[in-house]
Amino acid sequence: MKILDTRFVRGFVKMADDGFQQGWHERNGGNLSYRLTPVEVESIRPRLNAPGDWEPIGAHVPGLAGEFFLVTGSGKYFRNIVSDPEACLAIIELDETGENYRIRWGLVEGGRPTSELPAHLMNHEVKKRVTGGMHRVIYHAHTTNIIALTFVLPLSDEVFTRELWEMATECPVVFPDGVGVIGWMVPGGEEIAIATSKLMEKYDVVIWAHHGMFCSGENFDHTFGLMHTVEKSAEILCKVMAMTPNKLQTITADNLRDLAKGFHLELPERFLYDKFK
Ligand code: 2HA
Ligand code: ZN
Repeated sequence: MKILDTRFVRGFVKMADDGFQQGWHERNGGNLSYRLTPVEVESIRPRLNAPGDWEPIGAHVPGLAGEFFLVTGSGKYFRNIVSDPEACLAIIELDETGENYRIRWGLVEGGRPTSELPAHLMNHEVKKRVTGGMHRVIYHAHTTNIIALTFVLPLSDEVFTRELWEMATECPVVFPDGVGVIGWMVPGGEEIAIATSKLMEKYDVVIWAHHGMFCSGENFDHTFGLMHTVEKSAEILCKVMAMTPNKLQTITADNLRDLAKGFHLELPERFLYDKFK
């Protein structure tokens, strides 16, 4: 099957363009990766390029040995993915140690996989383990309203989770485990990848202060929908904070407990702290 016609490439390209249309991908901002299924790898194997040289990933991910990923290219613009996917994207293969990758398709005008490859692959390794292989998509975007909130809210998992849950009733249903937050760090390296993947052990959303967000999910719809929901909640909070420092009414901690009962969710009590103590 032609690689560009596969369902997973089409879904990937659509998701990337949806993110661009949202305004989350100025210039070369953001990156996306997808872990192929064994059936998908076999369906495209005859059309892969002859293997090139192994290159270091910049991280150690033995849990992903031998896996194939579709990834955005470093310095490529999300804006251009829909019109020229072969120049903007790559399929990479990992070696048996999980320390090196090689390009097997794409980047036809040259280039390398995303600068955030260590964070993407370390997140994939954690999520593959904790979800029993279910999660396949890792998405990083420069979501305006979440970034704005990282300048005015304390950078704690508890505060961000509670404030975001409180701004729209469906939020606790969409991300019942909450969100993780890390303070400002240099992007692109192993250190920020380690910090992010540690939080991915318990959350599907990790916020990078003054930078953006990482989301993980089973498929393109779930992962995009998660990013979209969190960012929309942040947008509502930004609007409310711009209008007034005091809400006249809100979704209370007890409302959230009732929601948990009604929707058969487990909302950890550490996010339902008493705000007025
Ligand atoms: O420019 O988003 O974090 C790509 C990025 C780096
Ligand atoms: Zn970024």
